[in-house]
Amino acid sequence: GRIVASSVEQSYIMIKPDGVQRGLVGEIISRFEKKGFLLKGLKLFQCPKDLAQEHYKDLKDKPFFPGLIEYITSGPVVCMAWEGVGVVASARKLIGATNPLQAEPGTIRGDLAVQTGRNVVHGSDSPDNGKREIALWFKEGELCEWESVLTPWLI
Ligand code: RTP
Repeated sequence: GRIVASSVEQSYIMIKPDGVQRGLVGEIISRFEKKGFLLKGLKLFQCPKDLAQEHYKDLKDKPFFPGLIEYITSGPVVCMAWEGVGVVASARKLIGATNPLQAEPGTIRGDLAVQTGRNVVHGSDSPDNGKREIALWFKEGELCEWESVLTPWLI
């Protein structure tokens, strides 16, 4: 659908364990940086099982849920908070469709992944979930409040 990009939002973006294992961390971060979003939080993190379950609680009745939790906790992830005008919907576009075979070339999943169960990156699906997920994955003091000198050139 059409992106209505009018307000400054935050999105929780996470490089999943396959993205870390495959050495795609720099490549993925670079796409959000180049687009013009602002990095407000960043850490490498071994996710405990209960946090993965809380993050994906809406999917708890799905048959793939146990496998999803195992996957997300199988190695370190890179947790990020990205800020910008319309960042939530825009990040979803940059990431591409859930099934990487359906993701357009040029998107992260379209370029870098093959399987739904190994789709290298997560992005919040609404501004409210962006807030919820950033609060879930980051502790107070882990986010940086800063402004880029480029902001006037971006917004
Ligand atoms: P994400 O939350 O990771 O950004 O992904 P999404 O919104 O594109 O997809 P969602 O439907 O919320 O599913 C979350 C993650 O669960 C895994 N999944 N596996 N085996 C399967 O059929 C299946 N379906 C979903 C994927 O890792 C998906 O990103």
